[in-house]
Amino acid sequence: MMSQSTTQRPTVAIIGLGYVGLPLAVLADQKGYTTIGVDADAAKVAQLGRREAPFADPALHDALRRSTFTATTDVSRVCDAGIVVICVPTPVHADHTPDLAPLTEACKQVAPHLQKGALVIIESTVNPGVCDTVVIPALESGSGLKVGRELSLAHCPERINSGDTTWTIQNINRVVGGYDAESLQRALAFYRTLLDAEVKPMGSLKEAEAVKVVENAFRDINIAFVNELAMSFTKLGIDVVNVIEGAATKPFAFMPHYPGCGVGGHCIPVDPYYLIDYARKNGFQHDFLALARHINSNMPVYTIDLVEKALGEKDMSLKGSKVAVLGLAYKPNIDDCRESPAFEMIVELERRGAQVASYDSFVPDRSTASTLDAALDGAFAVVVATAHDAIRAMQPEVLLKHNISVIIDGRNCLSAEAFVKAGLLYKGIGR
Ligand code: SAJ
Repeated sequence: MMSQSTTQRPTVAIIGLGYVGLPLAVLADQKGYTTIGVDADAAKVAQLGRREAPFADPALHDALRRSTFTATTDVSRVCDAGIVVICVPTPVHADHTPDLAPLTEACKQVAPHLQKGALVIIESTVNPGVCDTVVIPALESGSGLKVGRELSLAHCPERINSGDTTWTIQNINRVVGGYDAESLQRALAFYRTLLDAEVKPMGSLKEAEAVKVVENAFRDINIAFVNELAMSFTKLGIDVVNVIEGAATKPFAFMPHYPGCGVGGHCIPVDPYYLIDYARKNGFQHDFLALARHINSNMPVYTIDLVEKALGEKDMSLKGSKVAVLGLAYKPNIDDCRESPAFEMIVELERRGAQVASYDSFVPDRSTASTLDAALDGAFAVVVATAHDAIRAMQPEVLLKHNISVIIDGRNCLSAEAFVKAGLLYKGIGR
């Protein structure tokens, strides 16, 4: 396995210091690379200069304090780097078509400053073909350098799992695709100095691009499967979570996923659209992937239907009632709200005339209530949108204290038995 002594190692520039780029900059610095982190957000750069993490990640907080990488808004510093890693967001537009503007802009910004012989690596999640049709033209036209001759290009899709202390940037296996053999070997060598994990070479840029969208579409369709089961089993009077846990006792050929009020995050609800769009442009309709997206994106409204129905069973109307939404982040114990179904549920509640209070201790600046009690005070119903540990630990007495009689557990994270026993009307997603 190729390795470079620390003294031989090139300077690394990381473009985009978010959930992907910042951990990578800290890791490259830890591994002895002179590391320059570039971000357009001056406030974030200043925060990083003070060694403060711009988002909740305990492991990153500590590592950042010990880190010596340079954070800057000055993209011309790329001229010092032999390796340039682009880690900017690749979201979708409102119509779910890929929004490659941030990636295109990042490539255009770095291009004029690229050293001859530099290795450019794209970590942003993209559909197959984006490196060929978007990245290479932007890099070549802006630098006057030719990929495959004066530039190397590789794609190593990010696999950051925010908040996960078991699977970290250092031990998650990665795949790498190269424009040519030299690009691939250089990228493999780079990641093998960083990671304690497998770094698998792929046959092409396109194969590496396809891996990430496939792995996340796989997760989306499996979540859609259990979400559809949840809606079906609710009518059949079967607890779908018990059934999934029963199926999960099979030691092979079954991977449990769980129903919920929706699929949030920067990956799962986004990446399938990249594949759907690319395939459609090349003459193939991914009906199955599109249906899975339709099922999952409808779960927030389905959950509010449950709220309205439950209040109806108590002869209460959703219109004019106060409803407390607990949790805003898209998954437990983090502050990341991207594509979070909580906000879609809030919009739907308000569209139906409810008055909504929201509370998430991880996201105080977007909560309408400053405390849990303030959110619950005067509420007729509660909707759990995120299974934060503190919400998972919530006891019925907390709601009874506020005379709340309806609880919709959007993450099936509470004890249905305890809340029913306490006299509340409990509805989960499929239970
Ligand atoms: N969700 C469900 N049911 C499930 C699993 C997730 O409704 O069974 C929902 C979550 O509540 C959340 C959304 O889906 O709103 C996404 O959850 P996630 O656990 O997939 O979290 P992400 O978006 O951080 O996904 C990342 C992904 N990692 C990368 O893209 C590099 C994904 O590939 C991983 O599978 C996932 O972490 C993971 O396994 O934790």
